[in-house]
Amino acid sequence: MSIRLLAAFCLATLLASCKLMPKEKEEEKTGEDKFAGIPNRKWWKEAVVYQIYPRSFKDSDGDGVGDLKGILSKLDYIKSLGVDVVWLNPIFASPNNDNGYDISDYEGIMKEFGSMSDFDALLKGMHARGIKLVLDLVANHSSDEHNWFKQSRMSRENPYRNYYHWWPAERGKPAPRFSFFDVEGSAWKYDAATNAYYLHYFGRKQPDLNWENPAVRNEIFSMMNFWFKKGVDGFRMDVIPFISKDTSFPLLPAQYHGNFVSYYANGPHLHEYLRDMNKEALSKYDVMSVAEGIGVTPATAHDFVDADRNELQLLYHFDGVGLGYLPGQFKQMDPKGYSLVAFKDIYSRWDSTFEQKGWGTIYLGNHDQPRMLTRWGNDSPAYRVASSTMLTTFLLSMRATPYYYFGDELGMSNIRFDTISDYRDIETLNMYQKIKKEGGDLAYFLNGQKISARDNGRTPFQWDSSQNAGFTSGQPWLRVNPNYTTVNVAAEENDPHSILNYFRKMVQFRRKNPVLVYGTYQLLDRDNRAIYAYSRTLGNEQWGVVLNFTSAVQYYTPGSPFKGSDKRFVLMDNYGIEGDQPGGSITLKPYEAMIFKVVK
Ligand code: TEU
Repeated sequence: MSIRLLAAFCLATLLASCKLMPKEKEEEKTGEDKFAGIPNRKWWKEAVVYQIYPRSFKDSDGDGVGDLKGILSKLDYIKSLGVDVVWLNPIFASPNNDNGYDISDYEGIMKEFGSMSDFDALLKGMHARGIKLVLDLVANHSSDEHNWFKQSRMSRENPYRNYYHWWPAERGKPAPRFSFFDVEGSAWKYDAATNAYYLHYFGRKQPDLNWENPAVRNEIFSMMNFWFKKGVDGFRMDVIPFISKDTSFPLLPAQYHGNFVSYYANGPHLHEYLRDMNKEALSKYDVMSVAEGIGVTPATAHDFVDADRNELQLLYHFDGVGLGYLPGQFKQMDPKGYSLVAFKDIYSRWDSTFEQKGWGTIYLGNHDQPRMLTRWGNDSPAYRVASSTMLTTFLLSMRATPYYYFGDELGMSNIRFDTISDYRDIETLNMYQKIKKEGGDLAYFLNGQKISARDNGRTPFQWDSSQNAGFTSGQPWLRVNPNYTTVNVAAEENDPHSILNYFRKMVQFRRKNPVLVYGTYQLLDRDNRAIYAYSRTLGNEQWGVVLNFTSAVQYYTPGSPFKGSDKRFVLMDNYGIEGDQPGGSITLKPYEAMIFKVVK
């Protein structure tokens, strides 16, 4: 190369980099700048949380059960989603009566999931990719195979006796308490060894810990510190509102008959214990805490999450996922479906709950729920993509930290088992036994479970179209949804219009636009039974979100604060519409979701 040519080449390179550099920098800055100056910013308010059910994500050793090495092998996939935080369901040592929600050693790893060094490698791998890790704190109860309980049941004098709630049988039968997972429905189980009953709000193998005993609280706080010292970034707290109990176990006042949850969630010393937990563990680290807010109402929520309470930071309510069930214990959905107006009211009420203080969360599915697509959208082939992406638009455009359940980014749907032998979940299996004993209608029950059973949301993750969806080389612990041949990561990866790529796009979109995170929310056109519309406003920025919740074409003319005649600029749309659009009525295709701003 001649000197002249070389010089020209260098100049050209320099110019190109001059041209590129500032632009790139400018773009970077714009994203950050938009957030600058916003008061009370916190990373956990801006985060998108991705929930992984480890048992079903990826099996590395062919035993049919997902494991930590499996997750480790898929960290680049998780990173590619753009999520900030991963919440793992319990990974601690457990006999798995309730898939890890029955812990036998809080500082050990479940054998099927791997070892502590696998855990350390996983945490390191996540942090290296800028992803935070949140674990599940299951501290209302342990497993009956925990050493504490083994000791506790040995004798009334054992030093661990008061780690649990015992009722001596010579005092007669204790006042009734309801159990979620008991074939008899009773939360008291007689134990002959010491002639006493122990309390278990959940399964018989899940005895409730006695938080009234300071030794128990210290054990839990020191266990939390053990994980924080390892670098864990927070805890999701299983049924945490239930930890404090009136240990005189009185007869329940009439207002709680048939409404045990609200009684369980209002224990006398609950907030004292949460403040202690904050002082002894949470406050020492920059970590997040989220209460599974069962039994929590807008009126009681602030006590858990307001900054000046020094307790927790977030909670997730049960109002949304409770919608559309018939009364009764066996989780039968109303065949008429759910009312969109009621749905809007719930999410609007929870938004306004945290308008001035505190911060909300939002989710439409998790390991205790049927699949989001089946429950709130439409999983028929014609509407799978549109309704999944519409629901994703909703979750990622509300003012609350979104909890996104693994597999929803693919549009995984309910498996709808035909027989009881396909189920693995303690909840379904026990309800079945209970109904059988009581001579109830088992066919009706099983039919209902096709929609509501928890196993619908727990089937193995669908990686590709190979055997068992690429989840395991062995026999999967729970059947794989047969739709894996078309609904899987590999198929969606390279399709620009896939549910997966839409999720990624929405995550980036939220990240770059503080109006979606911090902007105020206003419900529009409340009584519209087909469309959920709202505005999000931050400073001069005012955006409209319009979601068609039906399989029919809908027409919508934006009302105040937007004017129907205003020209619109479409920022995001799950049918790919973008840019300038004329004013007037919007025609929304089935399950169309649109985010727009008005062109001045
Ligand atoms: O769930 C809390 C709870 O109360 C559940 O019974 C929930 O209402 C039910 O699953 C809905 O069908 C937590 C965990 O998320 C769940 O997986 C555990 O089984 C339960 O606690 C016991 O630890």
